[in-house]
Amino acid sequence: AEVISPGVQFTAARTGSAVAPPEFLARIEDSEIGCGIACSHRSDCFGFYWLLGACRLFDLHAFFNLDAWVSIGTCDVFLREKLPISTCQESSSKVPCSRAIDGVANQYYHNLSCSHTNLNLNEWWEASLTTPSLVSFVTIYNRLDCCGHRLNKFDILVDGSVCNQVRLSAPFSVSNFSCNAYGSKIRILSRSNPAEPVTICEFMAYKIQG
Ligand SMILES: [Ca+2]
Repeated sequence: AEVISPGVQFTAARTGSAVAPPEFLARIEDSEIGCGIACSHRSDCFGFYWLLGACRLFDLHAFFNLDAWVSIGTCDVFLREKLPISTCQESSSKVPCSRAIDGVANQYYHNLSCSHTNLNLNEWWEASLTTPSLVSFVTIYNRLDCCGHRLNKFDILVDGSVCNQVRLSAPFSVSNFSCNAYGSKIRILSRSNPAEPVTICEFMAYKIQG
């Protein structure tokens, strides 16, 4: 059960559901497709449902407590489709690269859920997808306890080709970065000079169907 809309891929988690998760945002959209696009533009949107012209976006917590789902009318509940990541690598390891894909988005390094390379020019972190795919954009959770500026300058590469050159003037906390390249290896390559380590607290990749 999959619904493809222009620019977005979502999976129908519940079809014809009598209950739906509480939303964090409701907005007017004239179609399910428009609702999906609205969700895809927000890193905090985990899924959506659309009913009688109202598009309702919900976050990850919607699935932590199914008892909190509300009766709103029969609707289809869609979830954003994440690309499965099988393994990771990094240019050097102060701590394991896998902390960036452990499913925990905690952004405090000392909580042991952020990756960390050593300190050299051009350090990198890389995810391997289980199967090659169009990588439309990636979501990065940056370190928050300090040092967010270390990810101000980096390139995103898919199978060795640069798909985005990120050059920020201020650190981000959580952000989506577009890519639009096909492949299976997604690399975050530091372009900081002087050198900075690469630390990623959580990494996700998403496919968008054309
Ligand atoms: Ca993590």
